Amino acid sequence: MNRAEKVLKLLDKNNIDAIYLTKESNVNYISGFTDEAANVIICKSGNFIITDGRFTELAENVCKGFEVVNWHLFDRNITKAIQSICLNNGIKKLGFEKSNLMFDKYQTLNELLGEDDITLVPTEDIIETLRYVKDEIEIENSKKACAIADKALELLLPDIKAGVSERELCAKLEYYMKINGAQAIGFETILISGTKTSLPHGKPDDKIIEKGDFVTIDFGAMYNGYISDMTRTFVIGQPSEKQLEVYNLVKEAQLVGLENMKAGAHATAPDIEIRKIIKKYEEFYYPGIGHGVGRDLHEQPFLGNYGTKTMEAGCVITMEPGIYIPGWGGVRIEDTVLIKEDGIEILTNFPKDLIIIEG
Ligand SMILES: [Mn+2]
Repeated sequence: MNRAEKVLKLLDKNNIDAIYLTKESNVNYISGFTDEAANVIICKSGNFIITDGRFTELAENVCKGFEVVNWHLFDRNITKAIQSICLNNGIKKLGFEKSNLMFDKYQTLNELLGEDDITLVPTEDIIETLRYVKDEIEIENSKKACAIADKALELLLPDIKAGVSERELCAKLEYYMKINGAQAIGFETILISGTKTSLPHGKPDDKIIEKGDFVTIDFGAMYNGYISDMTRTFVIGQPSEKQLEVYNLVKEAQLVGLENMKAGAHATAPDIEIRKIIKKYEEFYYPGIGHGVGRDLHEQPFLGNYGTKTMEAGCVITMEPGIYIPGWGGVRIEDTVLIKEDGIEILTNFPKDLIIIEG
């Protein structure tokens, strides 16, 4: 069964005739489209990719089993293109992604379709449910994205030193990813140093890296639409006792987190064990310790004390505990991990022992 056929089964379950997809990662997952600015409609009588003249040739080439609809040919009004597809295919109940349709678009669509007694039905996570477990091709893409990131960080090592700015180092890392095959960076790189490392998602700026700093690098590559996610923390010059203590605790916590990732384990399981390890610093621990990663940087399952899902073979998930002490600094160590039937495979392989960079 191909992906669009799987969607048809879910339409029945949701009591809708068709689904209108607007979320880029879902559109591309279902259709094979590789750019931005396309929407999809799936129904029993056909699959439609709705785009404009900039992308129609691409869509014809890559969206197998999809009819390409150029909405510019409908008075440059995408709503009219959608209306036409509904009328031609007997669609009376059209599902849409309720977390991904702007209010004004919804209003316009609702008004026009209403004239033909077509109802818009809000849906949630239909495609995301299919994306939860990755197939072999998706996993290969994730592995490649992880390998590119490993290589880029290795190349960056000689550049990490006192005297360079966070921005300069960040630019080099992103360059290394691209010359090693990344189609893009996976997300905005977090490359921060010194006391700023207490910000779990701090941004690089013109701060100069200095002796005594922690340097936290959280980054990823994108390959064929799939993102890798890895974090490593370095220290410039000999670490203080407390730096060593916090680093080693996080390293141990990350190991324990990995040990508690497996098919059948609940998303809350690693957090429970990690808290036992970092007890002394629990008030500085951030409970979001992992997330699925694929076409989107943050997907289900979310690992932490608020997790609701169960890990399954074929899930690609991060493990990234950290300790963040305001005004002092922080440490995070993160890997991207594939859940398998019989264990896990860590896809990011850069070493995790504290790397001390002679300042
Ligand atoms: Mn992450």
